Amino acid sequence: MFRLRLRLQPGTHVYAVSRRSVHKLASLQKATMLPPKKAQSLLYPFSELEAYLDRSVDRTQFKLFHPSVEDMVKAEKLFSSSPSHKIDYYVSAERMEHAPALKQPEVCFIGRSNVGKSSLIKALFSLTPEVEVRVSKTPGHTKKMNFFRVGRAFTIVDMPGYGHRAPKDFVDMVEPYLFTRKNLVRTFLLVDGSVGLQKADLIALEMCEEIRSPYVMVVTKTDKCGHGTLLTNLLNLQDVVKTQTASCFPQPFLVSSLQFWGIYLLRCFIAHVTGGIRLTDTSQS
Ligand SMILES: Nc1nc2c(ncn2[C@@H]2O[C@H](COP(=O)(O)OP(=O)(O)OP(=O)(O)O)[C@@H](O)[C@H]2O)c(=O)[nH]1
Ligand SMILES: [Mg+2]
Repeated sequence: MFRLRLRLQPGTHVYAVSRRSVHKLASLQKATMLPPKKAQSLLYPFSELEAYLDRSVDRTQFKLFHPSVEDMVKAEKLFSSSPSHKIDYYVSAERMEHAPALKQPEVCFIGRSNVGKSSLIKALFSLTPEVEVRVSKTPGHTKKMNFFRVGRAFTIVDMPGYGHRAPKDFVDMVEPYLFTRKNLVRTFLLVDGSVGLQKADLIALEMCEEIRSPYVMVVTKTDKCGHGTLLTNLLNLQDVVKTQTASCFPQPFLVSSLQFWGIYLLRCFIAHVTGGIRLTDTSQS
């Protein structure tokens, strides 16, 4: 049972939610005023798919990280800029030698070109729209490692993709970073939910396993295909994670940067793994 349902006030529904207004929902309070089903798909996109799953499928893996709305509110604060907590683009680096020496915990986003890395970071920073994150329809757009500082709490790094212009960018830049960056606490490996795991994704997954530091799968563009395709791709991914990985967090995060699905949950997870917030329920992973 989702805890959120208990917290929703009956009669406080916002009925007309266009794509634009979903994007503009800056505060979690507003999101939780949506009808329960809409709020759930915004906060916990997996809940939308659950009804389509066969009873025999074990759902626990999909809900390991299930924070309270209060935890998400704490994370929202971290993703909001203030004079004492500045969120900004810091620097770009073409080579590992040019990467800034930073002490705070770092998380990075990797994945095939065009999978939606920059769009996801832009969505994470939607509370501070002045932070410019460049997105493009053309694969291979991000050509450098772009560092964004979230106050003194943590750094988020947007990476060039693999698949297009790879292996050059990836091998020269991203691999050395992943293998040597000391303050890297999590790598987020993005996979396009509308097409599922590709050969290049499996190679990246193998590399993450070789590095042996914790990483997390993020399923992007979940708005782009039907429930059937998404579930098939998701279950296939789960199977690979279960059988072929040791360092991967068992729960994949489902997101749509376009519809804003799963962004609150991911913000909370990042705030949690970087030590930026303490979860109310300490039994959470
Ligand atoms: N439908 C849909 N499209 C998305 C989503 N996220 C990103 N896109 C689109 O996918 C394209 C690529 O997005 P980017 O965020 O630039 O992808 P990237 O992974 O940073 O690509 P590179 O920098 O080239 O490696 C753009 O046209 C985005 O609008 C999403 O959640 N849903
Ligand atoms: Mg990019």
